[in-house]
Amino acid sequence: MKEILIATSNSHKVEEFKEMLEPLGYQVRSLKDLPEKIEINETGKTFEENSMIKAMTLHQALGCAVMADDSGLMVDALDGAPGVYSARFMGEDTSYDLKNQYIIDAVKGKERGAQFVCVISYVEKDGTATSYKGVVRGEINDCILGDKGFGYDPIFYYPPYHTTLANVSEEMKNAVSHRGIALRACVEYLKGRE
Ligand code: ITT
Repeated sequence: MKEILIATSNSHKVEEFKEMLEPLGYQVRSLKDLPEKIEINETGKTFEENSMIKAMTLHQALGCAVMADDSGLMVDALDGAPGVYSARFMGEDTSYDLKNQYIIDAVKGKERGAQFVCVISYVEKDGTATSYKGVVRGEINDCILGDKGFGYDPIFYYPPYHTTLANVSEEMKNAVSHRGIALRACVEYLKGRE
């Protein structure tokens, strides 16, 4: 069994990585499976920078191959906010019901376009580092809808599905999501290295 360590403590991300990687024969571990906590300072200004900071911090601490995800929602009418600050937007402890309602109110009467962005960085055991980007375009829904997924999924209306990404199965979300796109590109690279 091939093992992949993901530099995330977000259990929803871990679930999505598992759903996509386990069928390919990978066993997924995350920060939560490590015996001690490793501090990661997300000081970057871009998804690329933060994703590489997460992967490199873990690689340097443990010496093994590491994959990391940095992602977020960019709302056109908010000049791309919350972007890399998506998790910290309105405070880490603020509920997503409040964050999502704030964004719905903020785009009222404005252009509703938005996108989810994900950059996955992979650092191999020998330190070789590569990154993969995935973007999915959609719109901010006019109400909170759906109870699947996480974070901003309940307000992310995906036109081809005629509903939000919180209202479809994990499989349907992964098939079109920013994370799914970036991860499939990374897996192609991994296959070439086997
Ligand atoms: P790690 O740093 O431990 O990976 P995190 O949640 O803090 O966990 P990020 O810094 O990459 O990760 O922030 C990502 C945030 O962007 C996430 O907490 C959500 O608010 C939002 N987000 C990213 N992908 C999403 C998705 O698929 N669906 C809904 N919201 C998403």
